Amino acid sequence: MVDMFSLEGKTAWVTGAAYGIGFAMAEALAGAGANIVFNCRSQEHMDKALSDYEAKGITAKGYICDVTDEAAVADLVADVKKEFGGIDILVNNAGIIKRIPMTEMASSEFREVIDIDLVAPFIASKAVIPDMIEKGGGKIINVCSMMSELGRETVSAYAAAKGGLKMLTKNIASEYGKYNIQCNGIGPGYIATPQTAPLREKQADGSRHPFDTFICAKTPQERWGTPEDLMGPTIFLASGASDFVNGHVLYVDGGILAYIGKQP
Ligand code: NAP
Ligand code: GCO
Repeated sequence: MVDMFSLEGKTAWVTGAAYGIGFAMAEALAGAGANIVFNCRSQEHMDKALSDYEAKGITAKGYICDVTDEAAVADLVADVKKEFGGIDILVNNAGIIKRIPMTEMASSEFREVIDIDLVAPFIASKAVIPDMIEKGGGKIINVCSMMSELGRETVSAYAAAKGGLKMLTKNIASEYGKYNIQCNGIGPGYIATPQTAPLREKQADGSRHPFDTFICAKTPQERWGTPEDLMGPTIFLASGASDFVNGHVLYVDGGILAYIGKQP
């Protein structure tokens, strides 16, 4: 039964996996036997990531590639096909957030978030699906969010992108399921990474950030998630164990979406 979770002989591309959630997802996939390919925009992040992967005994292949650059994505996919025989597992993880009240947000800022968080998963998925069809199947995992289901102040672009990403997930599943391609989402709750660091910063008087207190009150497990909490669900969605799971978003949120929240 354990073999159904094995990724031996598979090649996984995790976008934006220099650190944070993507790094943990790549580490999990490597631990299950996959070859790891990742990309990011910054050479500094790349250099540190390669060293961090090596420290964990993972030989990861890194590319400096902006996921919104369709030509660069095509070059990456072609190079991986030459070196590894193609991509079996795509994790659309790269993403940004801008926390700005909508009426103060420039449309260029809104578009930047949509481009990276929604258009790029379209670009990367479109680039890998033909080879997956040729290989007889594949796995696409889109990193969604609580904001695929809920809104909150200042994250209009991000929520629009992540809501759209949930529906893109369902549509890829619908359109390409007949080729044995499973496309699912993973929906992290509030995870302690650089992206959420501003929401957890200690106040000037040393007290907890109000948002930190708020999220722990909204989470039945009364804590922030860690990137490591996503490792098992990632292996599940990337492996044969989920071959009949398609168009689903697996929330890894400690129960936030199930819970009305602790009485103040
Ligand atoms: P993070 O710490 O900010 O890391 C983002 C990663 O994406 C970095 O490696 C970054 O490297 C890369 N990246 C950003 N834009 C890119 C682009 N245009 N092209 C290529 N790489 C790019 O974020 P995180 O917290 O790990 O989040 C990862 C994903 O999970 C995102 O999609 C986020 O929306 C989602 N998520 C996060 C949480 C959370 O609570 N943290 C919860 C739910 C969902 P470079 O800057 O070097 O490119
Ligand atoms: C925010 C946070 C969230 C998390 C995550 C929740 O400002 O509300 O950054 O958006 O990143 O997406 O699932």
